[in-house]
Amino acid sequence: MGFLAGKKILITGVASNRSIAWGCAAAMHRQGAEIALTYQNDKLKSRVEEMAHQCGSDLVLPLDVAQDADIDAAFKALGERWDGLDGIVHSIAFAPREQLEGDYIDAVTREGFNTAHEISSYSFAALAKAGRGLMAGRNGALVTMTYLGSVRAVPNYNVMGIAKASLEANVRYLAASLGPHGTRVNAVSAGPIRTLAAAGISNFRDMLKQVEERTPLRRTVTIEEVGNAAAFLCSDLASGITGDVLYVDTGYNILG
Ligand code: 0WD
Repeated sequence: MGFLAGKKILITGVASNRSIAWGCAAAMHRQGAEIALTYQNDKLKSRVEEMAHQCGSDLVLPLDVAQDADIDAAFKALGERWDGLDGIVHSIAFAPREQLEGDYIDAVTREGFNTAHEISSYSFAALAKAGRGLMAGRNGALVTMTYLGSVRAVPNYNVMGIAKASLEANVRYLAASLGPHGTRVNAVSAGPIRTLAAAGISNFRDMLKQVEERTPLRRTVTIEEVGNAAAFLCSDLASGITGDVLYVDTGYNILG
């Protein structure tokens, strides 16, 4: 029996079979969880339905986190199918492409800053708020995806690094809010992985190459490895861990 047997987990941010969210869904399914997936727009609907099917699920919901009505509708629909919720995986980020190249001070704009923060950080609090009723008293867990650019000035990552710093602070504040209700909140800080979102970052290939040359394990991390860590954090094996950021990056963050 898997270590997530009997758990019901909502996973957001599946856009392709390279998505980190897909690594999470597959890992959690392997560990016995029941899975629900969300898709951002109609273009992704049939692909995400097919991927849910691979996890033995037909629970697939539309969710654009920029829309409050979508968030409310998704949790209402979830509550009609499930008697409660044990986990939420937030694997969503966005900044306009022109924000993610060149010098930060030249690239940043009010609009780019606000969009990056709304979609990449606020949305985590919004999901936590909408889901707290279904999650209360079940020893559940929320997990989000962050990156080292939150604590270091990584070239081209720019405003997304600031949004990730906000997201990590969000993890701590949400952990403090939800802990008394039995819900834990953590982040996985993943090393760079070639996904659709990563393709928007200028010179991403150089980032991968640098990791392969320097990181202790001399290779990049996989979505399976990130998924396994997220599965652990959502499970009762991690019952003493909340408000934390777990690096799953083949050790790159320890380098000077
Ligand atoms: O190297 C990487 N790939 C890393 C990613 C390293 C460390 C962290 N991360 C983070 C990302 O910042 C993000 O928070 O992991 C999370 C997942 O990213 P991913 O798996 O790399 O990227 P992708 O497969 O593109 O999934 C992110 C998805 C979006 O995809 P696109 O590429 O279409 O923007 O987030 C979703 C969307 O499906 N998304 C939204 N979902 C709902 N509402 C929204 C939205 N408004 N905006 C984006």
